[in-house]
Amino acid sequence: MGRKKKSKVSGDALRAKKSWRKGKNRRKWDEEGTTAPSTPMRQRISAEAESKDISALELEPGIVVGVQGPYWEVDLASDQRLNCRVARSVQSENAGETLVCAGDNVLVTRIDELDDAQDAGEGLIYKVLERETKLMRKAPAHKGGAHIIAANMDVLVVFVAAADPFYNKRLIDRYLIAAQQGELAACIFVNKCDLFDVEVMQEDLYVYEELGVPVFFLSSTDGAGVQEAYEALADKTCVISGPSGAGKSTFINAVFGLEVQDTGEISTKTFKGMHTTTGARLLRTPGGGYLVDTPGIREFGVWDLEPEQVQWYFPEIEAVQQECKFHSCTHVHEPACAVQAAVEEGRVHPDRYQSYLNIVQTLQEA
Ligand SMILES: Nc1nc2c(ncn2[C@@H]2O[C@H](COP(=O)(O)OP(=O)(O)OP(=O)(O)O)[C@@H](O)[C@H]2O)c(=O)[nH]1
Ligand SMILES: [Mg+2]
Ligand SMILES: [Zn+2]
Repeated sequence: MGRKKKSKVSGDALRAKKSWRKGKNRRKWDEEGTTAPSTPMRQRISAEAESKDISALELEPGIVVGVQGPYWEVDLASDQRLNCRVARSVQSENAGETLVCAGDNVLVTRIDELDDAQDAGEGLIYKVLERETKLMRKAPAHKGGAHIIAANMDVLVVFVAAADPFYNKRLIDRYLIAAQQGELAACIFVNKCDLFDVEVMQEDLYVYEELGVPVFFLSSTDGAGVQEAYEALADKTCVISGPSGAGKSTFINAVFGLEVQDTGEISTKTFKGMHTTTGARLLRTPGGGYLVDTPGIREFGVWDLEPEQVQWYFPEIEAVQQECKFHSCTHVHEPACAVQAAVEEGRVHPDRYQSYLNIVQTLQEA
């Protein structure tokens, strides 16, 4: 699927855009016997925000491409950029979720007109449209709730490293659950292949190929495999997520042939990254898609899942669980469990089963 989503906004948005073009809102003022306000646009907008009446505003559809200080950066369909704050009366079609995130389709109003001296004008976000897909994780313990890393993407690239930091299959499996929950296709990029034996890793990660999740081996610093991995993403919109220091930003720079994203050293004490990237950012690819660089994650907790639902997200477990003797089998300790038998016979990979057990246990303890 191409990056159609930029203009693929709800009918609501298109109507808003149309009425803006026709100057319908201005006519309305005239009909009501008032003239279009001569006060600065900023004052008019804040007055209307107070009245919570967004129907009278000139709304334009845009896509959130990143965050810069207090502003969300929004690209408009006209290819202009607005630095936006969120209006007090903002409406969201995503109840209970992060209000705004990278990749969101939003409706905005301009506050300042662009002038030649500025790269971007200023605006306000009035509406966040329904997310078609999302990469969502459990927010870190102190924050609570769900954290949406990016919205409206086609593909999740689970981005890990051959070393510094060494990949963790438990983490990969939690990402693959999130991809299914958020309706994203998934693939795995193993970076820093200059640091470890690729054949060993190919064997270690073969189970994902069998499950239909493509695995790419690359080195962003020496360029090996980078082009191939990038071409697999073609014109898609892809969110790249993984541990800090795995080389996500270095990969993006290698793809663009430019220093578009800052990169950071690995800690000499922990061999982990230093959390160099601090906000998700959409970068337009020549193929018409987007690559989304995101901050490295420390942990990736699954969100919105009951222990008995975990099996649904392990297709190879789901495929055999009907043969368990007990209908409510948790596949942990029950006798005559078809899943445990499949693990013993090699039909379910023991690493995947281990991930299943870990996740069920974590959810039971929560
Ligand atoms: N040996 C080797 N080092 C790499 C490779 N790719 C990246 N690095 C190094 O790994 C370090 C971290 O790279 P970043 O691109 O900043 O990692 P990141 O995943 O963006 O990290 P965060 O932004 O903190 O999430 C840098 O010192 C890179 O030079 C690679 O393929 N091989
Ligand atoms: Mg980074
Ligand atoms: Zn069972």
